[in-house]
Amino acid sequence: LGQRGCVVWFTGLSGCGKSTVANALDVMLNRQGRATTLLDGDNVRHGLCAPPAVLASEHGEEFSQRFGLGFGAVDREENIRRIGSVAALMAGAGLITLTAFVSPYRKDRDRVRAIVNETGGDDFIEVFVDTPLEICESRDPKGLYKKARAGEIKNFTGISDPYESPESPEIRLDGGAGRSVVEMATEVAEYLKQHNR
Ligand code: GGZ
Repeated sequence: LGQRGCVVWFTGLSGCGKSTVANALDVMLNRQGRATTLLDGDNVRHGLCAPPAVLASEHGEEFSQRFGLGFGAVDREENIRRIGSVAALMAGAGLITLTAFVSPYRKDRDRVRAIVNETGGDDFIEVFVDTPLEICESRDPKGLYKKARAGEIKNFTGISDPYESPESPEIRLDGGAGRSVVEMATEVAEYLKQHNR
């Protein structure tokens, strides 16, 4: 078998570039023949952590209220808990597991770190995609910042909800420095190589 699995946990504001860099890294690692998997909002927030409205028609009102997840602090905590435990299982199966979630709360990320690292070495690699809010907001690919500013979306990270920056991430990518996606993905790939991942 190849190298042991690990979790590469991208965190940062909406629009910071975490999903884009994670996707580029995924392709890069696959080209090197590495087995990877990628979890991000686009797949997880429709299935494992679907919102109440999606669950309601098939599972009923009580079920959707209990298990559907939105963006309040407790919902985000449960979102990250579910993703973290799935990521730990996938890493345990030998995959380089890339995740890209806002994951704004330090304690939630640190809990995942503890669970992932429980089984051995330093398997949790936190990648902080540190892009200034003004840049994220100017990109606004889905128009969410605009809606948040208008009060149409509540609890929006960076606008009306907190983001707690990692204090000592394994990797910090400066998303406001004009670096290309490939450059940033390469930096993470180099880190993995240097740490025998
Ligand atoms: C933050 C939100 C919100 C609120 C919807 N706050 O740019 P996107 O669209 O694709 O990424 C954001 C995504 C955040 O979901 P996560 O599962 O990563 O969040 S967390 O880790 O905090 O649980 C954004 C969109 O969903 N989105 N409402 N209120 N982002």
